[in-house]
Amino acid sequence: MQMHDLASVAESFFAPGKGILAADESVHTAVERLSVRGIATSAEMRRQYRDLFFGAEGIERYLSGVILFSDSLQDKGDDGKLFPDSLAARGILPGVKVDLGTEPISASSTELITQGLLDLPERLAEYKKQGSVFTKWRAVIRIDGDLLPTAGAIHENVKRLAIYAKEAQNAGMVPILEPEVLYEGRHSRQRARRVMADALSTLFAVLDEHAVDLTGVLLKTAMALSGHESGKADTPDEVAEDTVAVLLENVPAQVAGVVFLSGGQTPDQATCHLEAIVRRARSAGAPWPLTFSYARALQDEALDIWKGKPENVPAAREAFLRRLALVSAALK
Ligand code: 5MM
Repeated sequence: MQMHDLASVAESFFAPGKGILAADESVHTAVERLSVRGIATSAEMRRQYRDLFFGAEGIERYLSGVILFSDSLQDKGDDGKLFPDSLAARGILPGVKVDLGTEPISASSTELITQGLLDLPERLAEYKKQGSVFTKWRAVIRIDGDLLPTAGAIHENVKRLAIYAKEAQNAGMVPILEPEVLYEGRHSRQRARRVMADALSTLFAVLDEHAVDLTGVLLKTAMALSGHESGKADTPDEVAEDTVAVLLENVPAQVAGVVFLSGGQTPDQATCHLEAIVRRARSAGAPWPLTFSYARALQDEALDIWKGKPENVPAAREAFLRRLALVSAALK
């Protein structure tokens, strides 16, 4: 795929009122999501969990893309169609998470480094054959007072993001780069903003060194929030002001677009904050389009209703569609 094709795929995620469903929970995380709700965690129940969302009628009104876990590329919905085919048939781009999760950066550290570069070119070729048109890699950046993150952890994580981005573009698939600054912690919103600034400025410097074409790249970012355990509730305007400022200061205008993760915010918080951010970005003349790429904020309400029971599927899908409509309206 030529670079201009990657850029036009990247642009298509930002069709009016549309965004991305992150449904790329690894087996470990999917098991956690189900077991915490008392739902069986077998491969069949995990398939039904995906089908609850992918099989919901009308999602194409709100979704431009879905990020899948690699196993889901080969799974089928109750309609007998492979998930990537069924999504693509409704005009929703199927993509895949290509990182292989995180591990501690050293035996004595709580900082994490993302794995998955070793056999990446081979896996990318396979995912493409299976219908994936874009990819995602998540790096995790933990804040602990002034101690973490270390500059070394940020640098190693963004170096891997840059190598991944180049490989994905070489394979003809749009990379979504997700340097997630965790919401967990007691830090202030100002500290979150400073860490985001460090991570983003380092990321774009390293992407430049690796000659990654920014017109075919999406950034997936957290919002600037006071830590979940800080006891401080930010107003939507405070979140919007700091989030848009840190993005304007550190994200080059050539980047194809910016998408937000929800990071453990409630669905209402993630919706309300997105609305304030979009409004602020517009008034500040931000150069890139914005949208959502939520996992928990889109799925949690439906999962709570579903409980793994077929008779609850219609009500759960209704809740999912209701949340999608709210998040979509936040973009206007
Ligand atoms: C759904 O969670 C994704 C995968 O995480 P694991 O590899 O740990 O299973 C994650 O990449 C997700 O796409 C983003 O973090 C956004 O999810 P939230 O829930 O923060 O919106």
